[in-house]
Amino acid sequence: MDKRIKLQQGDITKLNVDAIVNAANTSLLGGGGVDGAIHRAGGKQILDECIAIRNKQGGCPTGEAVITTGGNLPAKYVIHTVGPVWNGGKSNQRELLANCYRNSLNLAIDNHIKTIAFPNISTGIYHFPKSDAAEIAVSTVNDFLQNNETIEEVIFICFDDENYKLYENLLSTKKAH
Ligand code: AR6
Repeated sequence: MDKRIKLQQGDITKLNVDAIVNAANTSLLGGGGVDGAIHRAGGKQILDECIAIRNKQGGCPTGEAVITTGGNLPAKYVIHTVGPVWNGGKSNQRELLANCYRNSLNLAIDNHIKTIAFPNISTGIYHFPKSDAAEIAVSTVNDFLQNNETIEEVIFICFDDENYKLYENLLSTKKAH
């Protein structure tokens, strides 16, 4: 396991990192869950930039990512990615979830971001099974970091106990290298 991967429990809107990732929807207009929390804490500037992106490219497809300012958040940027809605694993949902992590990290690199925090994308309102989602998140990020030297820290921030325990297991059982 790459040593740059860290685990925390809590509220992503409080983190003082270069970028936090938002589990958004294709409209980019906000919603419930972590998306609602980020827009509430970050303020109008984030929504204004989301609307500008939406006007330009018509929202954000599932698995893709876009970037805005962090507004009033401690984080400098918010990377908005759209996780898949779980419907039994059909239509490439696992690959789409992996794409969220990869595309967010690529956007981070393009924007010279060195520290980034991910929520547990798709595991709330979108009902992706938490255990599967955690494995995909950890293995995708770990694989990505093997070919990257510019990212300094990737935090998985878990809100609920179940996710926290799943990540704790995955991160402690894999060997460090
Ligand atoms: N900090 C960190 N994680 C959080 C926070 C927080 N403040 N609040 C919730 N979580 P969800 P999704 C966790 O439902 O499943 C929105 O309406 C939560 O415990 O936020 O990808 C969007 O607009 C869960 O583990 O996102 C979309 O329509 C994780 O964040 C839809 O929900 C993701 O849960 C996206 O659904």
